Amino acid sequence: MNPSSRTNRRTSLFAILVLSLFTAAQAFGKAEEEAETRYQGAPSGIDPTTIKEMIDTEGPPMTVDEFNIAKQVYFERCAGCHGVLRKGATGKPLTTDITRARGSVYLKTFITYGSPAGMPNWGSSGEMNEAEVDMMARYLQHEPPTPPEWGMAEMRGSWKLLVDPKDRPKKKMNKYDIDNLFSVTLRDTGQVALIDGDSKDIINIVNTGYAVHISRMSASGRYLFVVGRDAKVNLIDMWMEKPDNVAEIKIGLEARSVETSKYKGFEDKFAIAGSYWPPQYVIMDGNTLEPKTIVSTRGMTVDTQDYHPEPRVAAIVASHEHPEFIVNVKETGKILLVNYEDIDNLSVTTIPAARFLHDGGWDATHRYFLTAANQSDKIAVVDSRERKLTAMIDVDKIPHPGRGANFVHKQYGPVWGTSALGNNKITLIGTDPKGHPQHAWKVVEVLKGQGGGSLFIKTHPKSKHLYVDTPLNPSEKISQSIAVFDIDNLDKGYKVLPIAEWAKLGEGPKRVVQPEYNKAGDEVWFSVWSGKEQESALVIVDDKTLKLKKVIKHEKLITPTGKFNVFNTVNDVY
Ligand code: DHE
Repeated sequence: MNPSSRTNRRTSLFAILVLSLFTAAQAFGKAEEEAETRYQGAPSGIDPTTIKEMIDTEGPPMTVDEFNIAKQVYFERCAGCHGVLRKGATGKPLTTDITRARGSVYLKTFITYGSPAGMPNWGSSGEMNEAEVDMMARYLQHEPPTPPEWGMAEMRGSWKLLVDPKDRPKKKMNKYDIDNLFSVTLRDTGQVALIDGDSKDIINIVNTGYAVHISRMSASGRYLFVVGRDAKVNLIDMWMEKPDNVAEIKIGLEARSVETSKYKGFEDKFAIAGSYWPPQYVIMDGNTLEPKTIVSTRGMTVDTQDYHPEPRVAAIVASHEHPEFIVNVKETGKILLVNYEDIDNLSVTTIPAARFLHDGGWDATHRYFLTAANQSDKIAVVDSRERKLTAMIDVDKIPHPGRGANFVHKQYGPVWGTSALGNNKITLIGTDPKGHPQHAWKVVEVLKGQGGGSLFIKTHPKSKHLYVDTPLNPSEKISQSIAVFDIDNLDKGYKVLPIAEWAKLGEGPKRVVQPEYNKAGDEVWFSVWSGKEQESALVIVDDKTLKLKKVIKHEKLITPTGKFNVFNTVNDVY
């Protein structure tokens, strides 16, 4: 793909989100539902030109050009929900046995007008014209073209050891308090900004993968791992005078997660990255990213026990109880405990949970992993010590915790909380089976926040506040502000902090996303996420007074989203 079409894809990635979020004349509930669908259905990182066309005789006639355009549209607009192989995820399955039986007229109506279940109205919204709708309806009646696999040869071919470990610094060569550095995702430029949490200065802008997604730290806090949606993993050495890339690898065609080994004796030894395509995870050397072992996640679903060809790897966390990675497999609904003690004779414990596993985090003791099965509206709890499922808890529509938030509730003891995409509820779950057995693994309280479209909530052991974002809410007033609860007075409701207003930016969606504390736990950072061509900012709030402390603006701070404080990420503080 040439650079300009890649740039166009990036621009369209944002445009699609923005367009969809602010489609006028939508009833509130419908607009909220659409925002969720578009969020799950963001463009795929797979380059459609790498996939061969497969026009077959059983589908309606199409030219090669039409097929190629439709393929591109499918990967940009449909694959996120319906899956690369159209087996269905957030969206319904669209395999040819179904689409051919439904026929062109039915499919065209569906694509034009959408559905109450959240399928966008691509035609009547004007985003696709009649000819495009017709082309997509025909395309769906041909077998889905399969993207290429990505095995050891491809991984090794893409692996670049930019600075050999023996040529790296022997001690920290800079004066930064590394523990208080932040890695900030600059989503649409494919970079991260490394920001000194003390001075608030940008130390370096490091090139990473396309539509970069998350950062994780090695157990020692020296190495930063960044994963892009194009499945590129970058390894950044924080000991360099100016921290920068020392290795990179492409672990697939599309990915979202990366993590490092944290168990005693294995600190900094291994890294793992999971991909959406091909559906697999790879264990790598933690100092070089050299790929060691690749494991496919294709297999049977947890409930109907049908074969699924495309079970994507969602969240991965490192166990503190065993030398294990905990790997969420979305479409099969299974949680894998991948033991890295002997990676040549890998042992994997498979825990049945529910579809479709997405994100999650630890309870305050770091023994229990709580994770969202978002289309089942459940939170699964895994006991990482006993290596088994502890509970499946029913919650309301589409929980989305990020890593969640832990605090001690006055009445119910230690709790972990999640907000939701589908409603304004913040659900608190008891997490202390020893001290508060009557509340453990039960929903003990549901708080009412500003609205649906929430992605992340956050608190800190030293804080008395719980922050809840709502970046996907259709109301600008809500998407551009934050709700903050006083943990000791939850019944008093929330205060609203007008974060985007404080940033004093010009035009743009200015969605306020992902609270992240500094190391001391006395300030909270928010991204004000605008378009690629518009000004964005980071806003820092004093956690005690809830007053504005600092706005960080910079011409290179383009589309900031996730922020990862080194100390909190290493130590799983949230
Ligand atoms: Fe994320 C975490 C997947 C869209 C920002 N996101 C995660 C995780 C997964 C995931 C599986 C957990 C990783 C882990 O813990 O190992 N995200 C996806 C998607 O599939 C989805 C819905 C659509 C897509 O096509 O990518 C998606 N995510 C987004 C965004 O649009 C966000 C808001 C902006 C961005 O930068 O892309 C976004 N996701 C984040 C962030 C985290 C995350 C900031 C980590 C939160 C944390 O506190 O750990």
